Formats: sequence, C-alpha cells, structure tokens
Amino acid sequence: MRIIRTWMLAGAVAAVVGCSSDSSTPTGAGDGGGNGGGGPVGAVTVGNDFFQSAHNGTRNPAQDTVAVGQTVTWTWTNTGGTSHSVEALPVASPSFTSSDILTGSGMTYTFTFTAPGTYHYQCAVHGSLMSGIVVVQ
Ligand SMILES: [Cu+2]
Repeated sequence: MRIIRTWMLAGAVAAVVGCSSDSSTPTGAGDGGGNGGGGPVGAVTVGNDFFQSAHNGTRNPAQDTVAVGQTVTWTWTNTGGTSHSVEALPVASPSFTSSDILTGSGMTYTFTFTAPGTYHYQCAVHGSLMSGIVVVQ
C-alpha cells in the first residue's frame, strides 16, 4: 500500500508540471540557475562578466538562434551594482541597436530582429570579456 500511494503522489506531481505551459513570465526572484538547456529561445542572462543563453547554456559567447521577427530579451541577473550593456558590434554585418549601459539586477533589454543574419555583441563596459551571438534565420 505504501508503494502505491507513493506512485500516485508522483503521478500528481508530474501532472502539475506537465500543465505549467502558460506563457506568463516567472518573477525571476529565486529562479536562478537550472539553465543547462531547455529555457526559452531568445532569452539571454546578463551576469557579471558573461552573457549566457537561457536556452542552451552557451556563455561568452552566448549563442542563440531565433527566427526572423523574434524578440531577444536580455535580463540582468545577480549583477548587483555592476553595470553592463548589450553593445552591437559594427564589425559584424548586419548590426542592431545597442542598449544603454544599465545597472541593477532585473534590468532588461529587448530587440526584435527583422532581418536574417549573424549579429555579434559584447558589453560596452567589459568589452570582449562578455560576448554573444544571435543568429537570425
Ligand atoms: Cu559587462
């Protein structure tokens, strides 16, 4: 009997997890880590001295592939008082609009890519120490 009850509980938990496919964004607080893969496409974490893809975990460069017309969101996470930015690199063709230099966890920058291409970026404060690539196709 004890075993059966345990299995039923596990099934209930699985059902709850399976239904959590709503598109509302989590609060972010206490949701750090666990991004080894499977996160949303087009989401990049801005950390202290790194960009990391929330989707596939790649870091410096964070490498994300999105469809034309899709928006990429960079979210400052656990950055404290350290400033960072998303600076498009003009050496890359094409380029995109850079963010301002932002300070504080929870800051975000979004850009919607409307043309295919390989877009390179870095942090204006930390230079090539923080880098990323968005492939739009
Ligand atoms: Cu930086």
